[in-house]
Amino acid sequence: MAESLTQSAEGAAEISHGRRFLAWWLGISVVATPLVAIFLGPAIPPGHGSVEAAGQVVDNTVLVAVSTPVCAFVLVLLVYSLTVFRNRTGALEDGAPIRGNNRIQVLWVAITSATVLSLAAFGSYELVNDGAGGGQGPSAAFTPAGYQKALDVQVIGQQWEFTYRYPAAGGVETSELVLPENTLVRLHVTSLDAIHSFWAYELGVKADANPGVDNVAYVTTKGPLTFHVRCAELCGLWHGYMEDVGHVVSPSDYASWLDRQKTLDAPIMKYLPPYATTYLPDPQQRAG
Ligand SMILES: [Cu+2]
Repeated sequence: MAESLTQSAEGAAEISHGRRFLAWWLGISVVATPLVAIFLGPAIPPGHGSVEAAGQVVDNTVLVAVSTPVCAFVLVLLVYSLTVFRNRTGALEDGAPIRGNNRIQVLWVAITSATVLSLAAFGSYELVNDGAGGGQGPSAAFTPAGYQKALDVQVIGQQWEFTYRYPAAGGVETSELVLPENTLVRLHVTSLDAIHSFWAYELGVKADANPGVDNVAYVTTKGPLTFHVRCAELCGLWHGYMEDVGHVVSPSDYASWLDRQKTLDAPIMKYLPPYATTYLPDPQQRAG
């Protein structure tokens, strides 16, 4: 009789712990999740420099918002356990072993599976919908709408700088990436020596630059922007210095910049190999 009374008292205490924990967790999640979605998510890089970059900010916001209750669960459980279940006697003893709880196990598996599967579905949808390529070689599985009319620009990684070729402007090669605003651009990323990685941070583009490979990535520019380009693959001694600055400019500024580049390049054009989607120049005529 006395034993059954003790057991029911323990059961009631467990339920009360469960309810108190749930109340804390729900309360913190309800307050923190909107705050994270409104203030933290939109502040996560790469910002809104291009349509694709803005899409990444949306994805990051969804991810941090969904992970906020998960994070709150772990932290509330930790703090609750440390404060409520702390061993105050100082005796070297452990709590009663837990032998399983069907309801919690089923809930645990169901909720975590639903969360992970919905995020996988969301990520896949975004990947297909965005169609930015970048890592799938010359013909990406998914392409953005209107990709046929995209402006082609080649990105050539080399130790230790990037140069750029504009096939629509006679294959002129420049040391600076300049793009017109509000334009869908198809970047053909390649390398003429080691493996590099082209990373235009504010544009939200990152694509491997491999010798002999035409790695296509799409980016849709927005308004005028100065963006940073870095190599993101250890490519030799001066990899750390392989960076430069690019610009998104108005169509008229773009046209006049391209004209200036053509004039500057005119004396050396005869030494450049004809434009091709990969760039493996003869060693005697090595460009760049
Ligand atoms: Cu590098």
